[in-house]
Amino acid sequence: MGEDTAALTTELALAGLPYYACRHESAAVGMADGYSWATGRLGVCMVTRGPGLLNAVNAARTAVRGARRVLLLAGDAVSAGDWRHDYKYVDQGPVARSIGLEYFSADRADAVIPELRKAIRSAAEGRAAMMAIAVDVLHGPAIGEWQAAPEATTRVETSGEPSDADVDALVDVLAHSSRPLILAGAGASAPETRKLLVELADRMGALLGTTLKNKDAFAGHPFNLGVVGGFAGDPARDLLESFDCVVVFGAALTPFTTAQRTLFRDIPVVQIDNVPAQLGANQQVALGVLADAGATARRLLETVPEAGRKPLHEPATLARLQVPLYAGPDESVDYELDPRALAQALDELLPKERAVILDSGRFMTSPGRFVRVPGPDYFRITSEGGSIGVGFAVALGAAVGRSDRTTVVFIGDGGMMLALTDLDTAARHAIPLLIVVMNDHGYGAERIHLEADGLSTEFANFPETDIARAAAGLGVEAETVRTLAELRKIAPKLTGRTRPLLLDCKIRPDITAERLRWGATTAHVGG
Ligand SMILES: Cc1ncc(C[n+]2csc(CCOP(=O)(O)OP(=O)(O)O)c2C)c(N)n1
Ligand SMILES: [Mg+2]
Repeated sequence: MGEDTAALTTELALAGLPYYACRHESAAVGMADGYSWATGRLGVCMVTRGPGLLNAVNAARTAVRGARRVLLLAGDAVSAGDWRHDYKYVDQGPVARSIGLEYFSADRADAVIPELRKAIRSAAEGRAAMMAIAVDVLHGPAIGEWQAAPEATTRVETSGEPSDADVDALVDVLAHSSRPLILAGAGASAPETRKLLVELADRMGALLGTTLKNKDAFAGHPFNLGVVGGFAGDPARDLLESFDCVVVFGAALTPFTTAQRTLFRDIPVVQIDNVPAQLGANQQVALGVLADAGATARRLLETVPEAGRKPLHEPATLARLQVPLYAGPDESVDYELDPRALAQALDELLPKERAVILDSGRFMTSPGRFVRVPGPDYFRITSEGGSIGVGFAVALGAAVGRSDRTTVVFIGDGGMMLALTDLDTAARHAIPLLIVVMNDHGYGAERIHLEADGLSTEFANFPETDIARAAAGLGVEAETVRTLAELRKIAPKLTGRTRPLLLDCKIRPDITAERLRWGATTAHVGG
C-alpha cells in the first residue's frame, strides 16, 4: 500500500476480491507469478508507485523472462504538476520497459479502462505487463464502464504437420538406429503427446528422457530415463552414453539439456519443433523438422515399423532404470547433512501429490536431481531472471493457487535471508507452504567461483544463522534439522498441513550433487 493505492486496495478487498498482503513488493510480484504458474490464470499484484516499483523489479524480471501471465498495477505521480518535491517520483515507464515489462499508463480517467484492457490482454498472453494510474485519477471519479474482461488466449500448439519429405528422412535416420533416445521438452508436454511418445518408444525400442522443464513427464513408466543433462539422476548418468540416436521433441537443446554440450556429440540428433528459430539453435542437428511434436509422433506411429531388436528394452537395461536417483553414499556427519541424502529422504517422506519449486543457488542440484514430482506441471525452477530469493514468493503464490496439493520450496540460506520478510505473509494468511532451507551457512555458488579463481572463500561464508528461530518469531512453525533421524521424527508434520512449516536443514558446505557433464570432466558447472 501507499498513498496512491491504499484506497483502491481497501475497496477491492471489501468488494470481496481475494487479497493477500505481502510485505516486500518483490514478493507481491513473485506471488502473482506463482499463482499464475500453478493455476494458468492471470496473477494480479499491486504496489505503490516509485519506491514500490523499484522494490518489485527483481521478481518482475523473473516473470518477464518466464513469460508469465502477470499484471502489475501501480500508482503514478499526479497527472500534471511540479514533481521536484515529490520524493516518490520515478519516471516509471523506462524502468518497466528496461526489464521487459509491457507498459501501460493512464493520466486521465477516460484512459483507464481502454489501457487496462490492453494491459490485461498482454499479461494474459504471457507478456507480463504493468499498468500505472496517476494518483489524482485513482482518487477521482471513474469514467466509462467495464465490459467483460478480454479473453485470455492461451498459447496452443498449432496443428503443424511434418512434410512427407521430413517424415521419410526421419524414418531413414531411425532405420539405422537400434538404441534410440526419445527426448521430450516443454513443447511435447501435452498429455496426448506424451501418450504418443510412449507408444513410439515401445515401437522403436527407445528410452524416454525429458528436459528439466518437462521433468517427470514419464514418471513411473518402465522406459523412463528421467531428466537428461546436468540435472540427470544416477540411472540416466550411467546410460546416457549408450544411445546411437536422439529424437528431440519440442526442446531447444540448451546447454542445460546437453550438459554444457558434452552430450550427443557423436550421434545423429533429430530435432522436431514448431518454432523455426529453435531448430539447430544450440546444437548442430542431423535433421531439423519444423512441425508439432504431437503431429510428428502421430505420423511416425503410422510409418515407423516395429524394431526387430530392442536392446534397450531388455530386462538388464530396464533394471538399471530402477536404481535410486541417488545411488551414492550418505556422507552426513552428526551435525550436518549430506544434501544428496537429505533430498533423497525428502523424496520418500514428502506427500506424493507435491509441487516442487526451486529457488536458485548451488543447493539446487540435490532437490533438482533427486526429488521427484508427479509430472512437469508440478515442478518449477525460478532462475529465469538469475535472482536468488524470488522463488520463495513464487512458491507462496503457487500454494495459494493450488490448495489441493502440497507445495514445497527448496531455498538456500542466502535466498532465505533475502526472502525472510514474507515468512510473515505465509503465517498471517496461513499458507500451508513447506519451506526446506538448504543451509550451508554461505553463498555456496560463489564459493565455487572463488575456489576456481584460487581465492579465499572467507567472505562467502557466514556464521551460523538460526533461521528456525527467526521464522518462529514471524509466526511460522519451524524445526532445525541436523540428521536424517531428526527429519524422520518430524516427518508426520509434513502431511495434512493447514499452516506453513519451515525446516532449517544444516547441510555440509563441502558436498554438493554434481551438475553432470560427460567426457573429460564431471566437475560442477557453477552458475
Ligand atoms: C538477488 C541476487 N543476489 C545475488 C546473487 C548472486 N548469487 C547467486 S547464487 C548465490 C548464493 C546464494 O546462496 P544460497 O541461497 O545460500 O544458496 P547456495 O549457493 O549456498 O546453495 C548468490 C549470492 C543473485 N543471483 N541474485
Ligand atoms: Mg547457502
